[in-house]
Amino acid sequence: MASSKRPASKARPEKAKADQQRRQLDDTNATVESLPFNANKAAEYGREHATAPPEGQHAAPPSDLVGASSLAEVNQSDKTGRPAAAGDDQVVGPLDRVRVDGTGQPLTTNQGVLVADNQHSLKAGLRGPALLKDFILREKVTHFDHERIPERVVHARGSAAHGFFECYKPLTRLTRAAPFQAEGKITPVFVRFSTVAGERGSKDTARDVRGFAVKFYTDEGNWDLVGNNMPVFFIQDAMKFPDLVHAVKPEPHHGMPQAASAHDTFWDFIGLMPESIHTVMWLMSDRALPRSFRMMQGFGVHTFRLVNEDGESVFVKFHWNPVLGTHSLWWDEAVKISGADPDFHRRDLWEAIESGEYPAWELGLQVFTEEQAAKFSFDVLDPTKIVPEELVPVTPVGRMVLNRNPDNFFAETEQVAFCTAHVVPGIDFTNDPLLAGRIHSYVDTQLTRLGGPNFHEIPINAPISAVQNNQRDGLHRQAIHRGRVSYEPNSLAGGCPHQSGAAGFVPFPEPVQGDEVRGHPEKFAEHYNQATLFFESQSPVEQAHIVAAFRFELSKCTIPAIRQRIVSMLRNVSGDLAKRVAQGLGMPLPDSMPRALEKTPRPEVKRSPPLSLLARPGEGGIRTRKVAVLVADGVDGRAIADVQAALRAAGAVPRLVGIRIGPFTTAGGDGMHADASLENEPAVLFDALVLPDGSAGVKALQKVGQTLEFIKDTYRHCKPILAVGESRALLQAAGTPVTLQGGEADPGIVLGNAKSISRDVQDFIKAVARHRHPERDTDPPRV
Ligand code: HDE
Repeated sequence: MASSKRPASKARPEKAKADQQRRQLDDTNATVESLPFNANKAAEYGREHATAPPEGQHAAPPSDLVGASSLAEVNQSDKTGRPAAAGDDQVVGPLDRVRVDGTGQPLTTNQGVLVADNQHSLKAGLRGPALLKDFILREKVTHFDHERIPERVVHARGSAAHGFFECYKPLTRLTRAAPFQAEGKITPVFVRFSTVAGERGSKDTARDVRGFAVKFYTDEGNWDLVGNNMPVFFIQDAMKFPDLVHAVKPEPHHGMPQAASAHDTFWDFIGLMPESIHTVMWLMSDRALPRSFRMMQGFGVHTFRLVNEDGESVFVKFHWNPVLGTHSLWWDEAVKISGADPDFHRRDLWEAIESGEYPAWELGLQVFTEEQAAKFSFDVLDPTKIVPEELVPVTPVGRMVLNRNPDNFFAETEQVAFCTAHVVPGIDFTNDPLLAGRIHSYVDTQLTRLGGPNFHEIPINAPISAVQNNQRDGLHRQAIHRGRVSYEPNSLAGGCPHQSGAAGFVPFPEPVQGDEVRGHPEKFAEHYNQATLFFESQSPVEQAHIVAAFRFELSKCTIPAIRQRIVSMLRNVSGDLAKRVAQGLGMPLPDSMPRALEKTPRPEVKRSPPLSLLARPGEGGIRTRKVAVLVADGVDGRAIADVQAALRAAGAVPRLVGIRIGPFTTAGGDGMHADASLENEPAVLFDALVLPDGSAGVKALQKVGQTLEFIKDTYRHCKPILAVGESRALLQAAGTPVTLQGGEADPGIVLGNAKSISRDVQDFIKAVARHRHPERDTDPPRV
């Protein structure tokens, strides 16, 4: 078991973390070096060795760090990754119990039998047939044959991390839910982020909604808040979910396109489902292209209920707001990242946690009463509607920090089973008809995906509070129930386990009346007001990106009438939007689509600034931002060292990007090392660019086409550039202007020189803190 081997260090400061990273690399390298070639290979042939196989070649690693999956695993504690406050989490080790580390250990079968030879199947004679009695080969191959489980039917592609939720103040007046009962209370969480449409191996940077699913391991059972990074959904009723998903998934005849909504079936469906247009507006915005999971919001989407100790209930909407602010990729960038690093978001999350830059979100609640809700122009049970923050403000109630990477992707990230039906006392449902379908769907899907009804026993799914009931048996049962009683009432076990009455989950006694009908209330028929609100609340650059996204997506539709239908729908959202999209597609503006509701209710709010991504710049600064410094033989090493030091001091991650990786010599004759190359880390993987001084270096870089592409992409994506001294020639060679179209200086381009480098780099840091300089953005791009 790894647990006894793990260093018992606590969460540590940055320097210690960096030292540890270096040690892990050095120790692993030393271990690999100690086995320079397969010394047993020669011994694997011939009869003598077949009957007396040698012991496998092995080395003792210098430290436990070599066997670790991640450095974050040294962060203490079980599901939390940090010590739970005394009294909050008494349950010890549900994950440690099952952690395995084979470092330094001999190989065994699944039955614990030592394996003498792991190279050959058993044969009758060295050139003879393989034998059926080779239980070792058969066990190994049979297990391998069954390694895969069905991927999630939606949200197949995802990445996850452990962490904790900390409550700011007791919310006992509103809810008796365990995480909100005391100031500072810590509840462990496991959070999985995902795309929706793509398959398990698809790219991270598809235009898509992102899943944002949080499992709270509360001391009163598991609560799963299975949300998205957009606060609304495409459909109003669970009945339409299979249709939506079939429409967006690859078309069934040829299995294309992968992880993309830009195709006929999706837009055919949307054009006939006007209630989807609000969410489609979000999908066409840069919200669908987050820069990082760490920089996106999360939403519970549905209206839920909070219920307090006295059984009183209020409505609630859940919001997760990222401490780093909301930032997105741009489309051209996202497309290129798909090729350069399909794991872009997964890598970003992993690396941030490994380096101790723990992502954090604030949980905010919009709390309102049924009476308030009844007065809104929209229905709060309709999941295609938000409650604008101008009507009900968002109150921060706690924070969530993700501070430990999983040890094993399959065991944790793949096997985690989220479910909207997992609620705890104090949280309850509303009659949102989409939510109702979800409460059924999530357990049901696990029966196929995880192979039976006992998936709650898989360690990542098991609650940290005790589980006691009379459910028995089923595939893969782990629990060994003692005694002969598996029913209730009983007296043979003294009536236990017994129901707990008021201490347990008591549903909010919502009065129900009405005829059994298939239908929706009239307010659900208003489809456009909030789509308009969203569009009107965006900045001009965001609006331009929405226009471009519609133009791109619809240009991929092969049937002109599908395009036409969508643009006619857009006329009901915004005349300006429809006109610009029609222009972009070279088509005449069609008539507006007839509305489902003749008389549109007046919206309470016409503009809602929090709907713009710009509303949440985050806490500022440039922590974890990746900065490329292009290098070649002959660049000015001193200035590079100064820039690196200043960027590191500000928490950014400078990388030296050479024409090839490896050593290079500076103009001053010093040796430096490029750890990335123009071919293995193109510009789209960085947030900013530094072009160093030094004429020989500049000349060498200028000869390489990829340098110019690097600069062009950085420019096109409106990222900051620091060009020092002679490297201005590179900007010129790439054809990138240093002034805006109107002739003003481009605030995202800092032209520096070796003498003033310390001041220049500070200007550059300010430019990086703005992330992008959209003043430079033109459609089509200038460069
Ligand atoms: Fe899901 N959804 N969904 N969904 N959903 C699944 O559950 C479903 C909906 C969401 O990281 C599935 O375990 C139905 C809304 C996330 O593991 C499945 C309906 C929202 C995840 C399922 C919806 C979501 C899922 C697939 C309409 C945002 C990934 C595998 C009635 C509030 C969780 C699985 C993870 C996953 C069904 C609509 C979010 C099939 C039937 C609305 C984040 O059960």
